[in-house]
Amino acid sequence: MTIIDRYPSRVGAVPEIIERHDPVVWNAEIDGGPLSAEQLAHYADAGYVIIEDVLTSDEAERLNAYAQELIDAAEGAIAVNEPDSSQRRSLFAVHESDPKFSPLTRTGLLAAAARQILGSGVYVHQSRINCKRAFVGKAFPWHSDFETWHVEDGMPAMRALSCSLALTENTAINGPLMVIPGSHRSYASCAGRTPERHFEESLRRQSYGVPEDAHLSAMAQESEIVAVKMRPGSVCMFDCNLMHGSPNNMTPYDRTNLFVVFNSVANRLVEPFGGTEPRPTYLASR
Ligand code: 6CS
Ligand code: FE
Repeated sequence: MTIIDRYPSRVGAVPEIIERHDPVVWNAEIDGGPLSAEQLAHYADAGYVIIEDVLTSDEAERLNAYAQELIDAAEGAIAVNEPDSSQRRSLFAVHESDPKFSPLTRTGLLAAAARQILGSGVYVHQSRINCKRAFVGKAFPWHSDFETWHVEDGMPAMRALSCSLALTENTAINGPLMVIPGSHRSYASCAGRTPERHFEESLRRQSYGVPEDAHLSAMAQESEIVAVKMRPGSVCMFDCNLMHGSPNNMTPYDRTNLFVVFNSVANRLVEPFGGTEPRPTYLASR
């Protein structure tokens, strides 16, 4: 069976903006979810919503101390370093067995809100702690997560979302998540072809799947870029195709976030659309 690629990218064609073919909120009728009608409307319109105080500041700070221990002790491919450095950048797959992070990702408010938005059951596609440490934490260039998950993991439709839970304060200056509101409604098809095992490089410094400056300018012209500020314990939920990135952390203030990606059970991964081998399951659960 051949599956039609509705979101071609990195297939050697000229980069272009394609229209989104999928809904953003998949079942606005769903009752009994944790998000209010206003929150759902903001998510649909802007492509993200901030949920305050999912954990208390104390809980988040304790979890952060624990996360730092995990990160320092971690070994193997799930632990990723900053570009050209031996400083830690990310720790993947914390949802699988960790006694503190696993329950957070499987049950409770985050999964319920994800089910509400995606209109179906969900599972964790990817989880990671990004510890953007004071002075040394480096940027993530502009990208759509969906572009990577489609090309490198074979995610068919835009029916997934990310939760970024602040474990430390996220301010305007300590390397916060920056988003282009409304950008989730169009898809920036990118240039190039993905090399095999690209993830070994991209998780430290992404260079394929990065949109053209002109496309970013056009998106940012329609609505101003927002730096997502959060207290420890608050969460930003954002659409899988929202254009986002984050700058270096050149401040003395650490910025650590837990990322959990939920995908719809109706949107299971197929063969990667970019023609490479599927990425390992610690990056893309199958
Ligand atoms: O590789 C991933 O799944 C995620 N990480 C990066 C650096 N870009 C795409 C996506 O957000
Ligand atoms: Fe991302």
